[in-house]
Amino acid sequence: QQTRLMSDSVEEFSSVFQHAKKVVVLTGAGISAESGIPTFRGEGGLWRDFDATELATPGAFAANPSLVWEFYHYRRTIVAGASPNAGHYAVAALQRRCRRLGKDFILLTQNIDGLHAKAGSTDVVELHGSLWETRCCHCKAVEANRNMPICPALDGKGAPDTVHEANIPSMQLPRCNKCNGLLRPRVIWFGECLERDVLRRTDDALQGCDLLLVVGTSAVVYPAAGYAPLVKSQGGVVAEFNTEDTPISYNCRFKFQGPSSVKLPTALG
Ligand code: BJW
Ligand code: ZN
Repeated sequence: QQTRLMSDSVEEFSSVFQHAKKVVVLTGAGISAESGIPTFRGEGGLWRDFDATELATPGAFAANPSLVWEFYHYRRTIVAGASPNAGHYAVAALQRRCRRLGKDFILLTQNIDGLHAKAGSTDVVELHGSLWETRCCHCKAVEANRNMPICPALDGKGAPDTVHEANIPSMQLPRCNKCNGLLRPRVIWFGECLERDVLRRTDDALQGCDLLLVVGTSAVVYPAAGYAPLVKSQGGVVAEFNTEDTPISYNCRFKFQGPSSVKLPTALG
């Protein structure tokens, strides 16, 4: 019933934007799909025989750090060769436009690929961390790391179309240069809390947000899945950009259905 109330009118959306004072954009894997980066759910969500979300857990890393590092090495390889698409650029342009118009603007992303920054967005809140940083399991030190491969033993590993596991001994996996502890990607896995600073910046962003754009996320993973209902309950407007419907679609006043590389530039034009 409610979906009929959703609008895809660019004129109506422009008028809501004109009056908005605090604009927040929340993105998910779908915005990077057209840059060639596989999403988690649906088509492309499998790596070997694993559902990508099975590997994104502390338990998977504890049980088989070599396998999980192969998975992240594969993703680092893909992302290293990827470029932002028109959707990322439209979001970056929106930030500049908001700045010119004196509106608050905050970009929250669930993606760890860094493509928003590459497209020119600044102060991006990376809810789930970054592919390009590591954290030491022992001393907890966080370091930027863009080495490809991140350690010699991962060279040529991580192919998605094999069942052969590399079984790299722990001492040959990425190690901390301070304490030699095992490194892990600095990302947020299921069951882990988002970082305190990230939660604070997110709370600040959502407080008084009167226009939320939700782009390319299946909206099933919390806490991000709760942001659209929250903004709506505060009286704000939610606009969804997705090729499909999602559980938050019914919270949305606007639905721009289709690839975000086309729909974002059109709506934000
Ligand atoms: C296009 C497109 C195109 C395609 N154009 N669109 C409350 C209720 C129930 C459970 C929980 C709850 N609170 C917490 C939980 C537990 C859990 C959770 O949410 N579970 C649910 C699955 C039920 N959450 C957590 O554990 C979080 N931690 C937390 O809340 O701590 C406190 C706590 C802990 C435990 C219990 C209670 C509280 C942490 C979540 C961490 C998620 N981590 C991952 C991996 C990150 C690292 C990595 O990338 O490897 O994050 S999992 C994975 O899912 C990744 C993504 O960021 C995230 C969301 O996926 P996303 O971006 O939505 O991608 P897809 O693939 O799902 O969707 C793509 C969409 O794009 C689709 O809709 C397509 O249609 C669309 N699309 N092409 C536009 N061209
Ligand atoms: Zn260390």
